[in-house]
Amino acid sequence: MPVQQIYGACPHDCPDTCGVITEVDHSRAVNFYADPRHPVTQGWLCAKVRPYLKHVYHPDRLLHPLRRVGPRGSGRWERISWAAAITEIADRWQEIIKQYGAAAILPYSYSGTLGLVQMTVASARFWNRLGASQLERSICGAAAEYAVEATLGVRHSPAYTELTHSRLVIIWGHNPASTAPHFMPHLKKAQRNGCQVVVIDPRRTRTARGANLHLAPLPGTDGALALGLAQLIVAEGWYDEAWLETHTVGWPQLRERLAGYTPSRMAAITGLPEEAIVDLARRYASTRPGLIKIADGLQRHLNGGQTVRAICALPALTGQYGLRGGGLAYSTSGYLQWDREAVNHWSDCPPPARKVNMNRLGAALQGEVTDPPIMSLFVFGANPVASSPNTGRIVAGLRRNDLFTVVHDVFLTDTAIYADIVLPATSQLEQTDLHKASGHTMLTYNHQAIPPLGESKSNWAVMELLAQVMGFAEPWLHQNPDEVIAEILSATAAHQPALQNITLEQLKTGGAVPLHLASPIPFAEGRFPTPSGKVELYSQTLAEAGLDPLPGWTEDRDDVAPPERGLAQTAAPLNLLSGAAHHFVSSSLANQAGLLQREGAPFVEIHPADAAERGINHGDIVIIENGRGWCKLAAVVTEAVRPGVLASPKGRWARLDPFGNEGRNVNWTTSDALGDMAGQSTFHSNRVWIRKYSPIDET
Ligand SMILES: Nc1nc2c(c(=O)[nH]1)N[C@H]1C(S)=C(S)[C@@H](COP(=O)(O)OP(=O)(O)OC[C@H]3O[C@@H](n4cnc5c(=O)[nH]c(N)nc54)[C@H](O)[C@@H]3O)O[C@H]1N2
Ligand SMILES: Nc1nc2c(c(=O)[nH]1)N[C@H]1C(S)=C(S)[C@@H](COP(=O)(O)OP(=O)(O)OC[C@H]3O[C@@H](n4cnc5c(=O)[nH]c(N)nc54)[C@H](O)[C@@H]3O)O[C@H]1N2
Ligand code: SF4
Ligand SMILES: [Mo]
Repeated sequence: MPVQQIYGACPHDCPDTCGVITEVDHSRAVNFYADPRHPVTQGWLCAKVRPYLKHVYHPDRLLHPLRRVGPRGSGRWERISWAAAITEIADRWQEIIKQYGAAAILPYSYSGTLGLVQMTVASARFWNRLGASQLERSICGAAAEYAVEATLGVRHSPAYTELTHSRLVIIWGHNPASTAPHFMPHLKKAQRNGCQVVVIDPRRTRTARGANLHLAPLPGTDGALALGLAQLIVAEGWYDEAWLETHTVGWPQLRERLAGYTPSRMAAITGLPEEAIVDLARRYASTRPGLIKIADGLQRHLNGGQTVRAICALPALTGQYGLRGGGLAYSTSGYLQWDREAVNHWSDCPPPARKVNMNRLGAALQGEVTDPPIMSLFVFGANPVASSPNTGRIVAGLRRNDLFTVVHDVFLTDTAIYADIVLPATSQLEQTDLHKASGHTMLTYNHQAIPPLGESKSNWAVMELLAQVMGFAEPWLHQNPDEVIAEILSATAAHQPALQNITLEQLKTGGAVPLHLASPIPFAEGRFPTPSGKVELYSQTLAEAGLDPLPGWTEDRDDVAPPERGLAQTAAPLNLLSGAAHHFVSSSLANQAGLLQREGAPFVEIHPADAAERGINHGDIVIIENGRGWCKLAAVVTEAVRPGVLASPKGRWARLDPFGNEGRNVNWTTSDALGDMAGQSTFHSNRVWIRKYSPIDET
């Protein structure tokens, strides 16, 4: 057979959702590259995914099920068959269900793949039918999603190509050079044509380096900055009264609230010079169209939801929603929402069980959740020990002797180490799926390119086996992936014009298929699908939820205790930001030798003044620590972070760490407190103490 070209989609948690092509020779993938015709991918893949075949054929791939034989976490396993693994899971669950009910079982899945079948449906149907605990999926952008929907009614966002219409772009707490790479050529092109680029980030990121202006406020103060800009826009008469009167509710109340947000007060809060705030307000009000682009890093703070609300008010004040090249760019997720019933089959299931917030995993396992307690955890497509906050608590929970843990993954991750049973998962090349995107509006079908490696199985294949062994005969638990996709496509097309006339056959012909949008400009008709049909500067929905109905700012704090060790240290704690690593996607791909080499040893950036105060030199091994935990890192002394702020990218595999961290990464210090909206994670509301490591620490 000649070499075949198989079309697919990048499965990672990245807004670009690239189109890819795999060349297959005798069931082996021999070449992997970007779909040259995909309008967003434009023929190139990021540095992370270009070597994807090394990921697929990595020597550490899990190839058959394992059962733990030694003590928990000891790393001693025996190989077992799928039949034995599935029978053992079913037997343990039947016992647990008899004693505690099915809500004692918690599925924990997130961003390993974003596919409709292998993530959305695999995280829903079987678990709903079982009556397992529901997972509150709030680790990533829950507060921003909630805030944007409360304000504008829906998540709509312009295409990257629309940047040609912008004269100013403010990239606010977002680092697309690393996290949405295909946005960057459009930004550079706009900039060459005279568009001004402003980046607001406490760290001089790769994105900030190319900006016309970089402002570095103190973390968690962006809400105050936004309200300060709003106050100036109103005080100086730069606002669009007619637009506000026609298209918003709550403008008079907001105007009253803004009076207190004077530039001098905001300068003191944000740590920015007053002139910088005045200059930015003037630029934004006078350079139209101006686009504000945000993502999710910005809102991983205790006050993150309100921060996003305050930012959402700026395009309203200047009358820029519905203006080509202006407004807000957050996410395109709202253009297509899969039919909930077709995804979940709620009408055929018991009522949803209680919700467990994924950010509280450690606390939940350790008794925060009772009646029933969590007695079994099934992790797939997620690596909470590396990626979820306050890891010490999670590990303590996973060490519980009476907890039955199953982990289904492509690799033996930091989480899998604590499992009773480990199941091998397929990679994207070995499974079928359909992908929508959060950065554009193309649908991309992923054809299975090669047979599963070893005995690995896809998430949906495992759900099928579990349904069988639990005695669930419903046909919607036993469809093949194409049948799942076809059912959801037709149910969704019935009420969503974006999907009309898009068929499975068309999606399978190769390449991406665009959704039908009424207009390339979000809110072009001036209608907002909120309860009032307008931009809700005042939100009754928020008031009813017991939240501040107007945009506001509260201090972002972390009440963590100082570390138990290292009390000799006297210097003040600093705010640690742990955003995206350039070469990994969360902890995914962070076990690839080539990528690890390019990223370098796990590091923390510290400003020279903060370093000098603590006697820390460039290249020193340092300990970051607080009352939650500690981690050793290499110090990078640099002005790329502002004073008071540390930065250490997320995603490190504790197991692969070179510093003798005893299985730790930065998340041993991060907080599992919940943010102001939607149970949001607060990774960046993290106060740590930092000092030079000395071997005396080991004794
Ligand atoms: N290379 C790579 N790409 C990724 C990922 C990855 O791990 N690596 N992760 C993917 C995922 S899961 C997501 S959700 C997206 C996230 O995409 P982004 O939101 O772009 O990424 P983050 O790095 O989480 O956060 C962006 C920036 O927010 C800044 N920040 C933190 N706190 C504040 C603050 O208080 N104020 C301001 N102004 N800035 C602040 C950080 O310094 C960081 O540079 O990226 C996706 N893409
Ligand atoms: N400190 C800090 N931590 C953070 C963040 C931060 O900003 N700072 N950001 C948070 C954010 S935004 C997110 S979204 C989360 C992400 O957290 P997670 O969703 O836990 O993401 P990963 O750590 O990449 O783990 C995904 C796992 O899925 C596996 N996998 C991939 N494909 C499949 C598949 O098809 N089937 C199965 N069964 N497994 C598969 C991968 O091998 C990997 O082990 O991390 C959060 N963690
Ligand atoms: S991680 Fe993002 S940029 Fe890289 S290939 Fe995947 S979708 Fe494209
Ligand atoms: Mo995320």
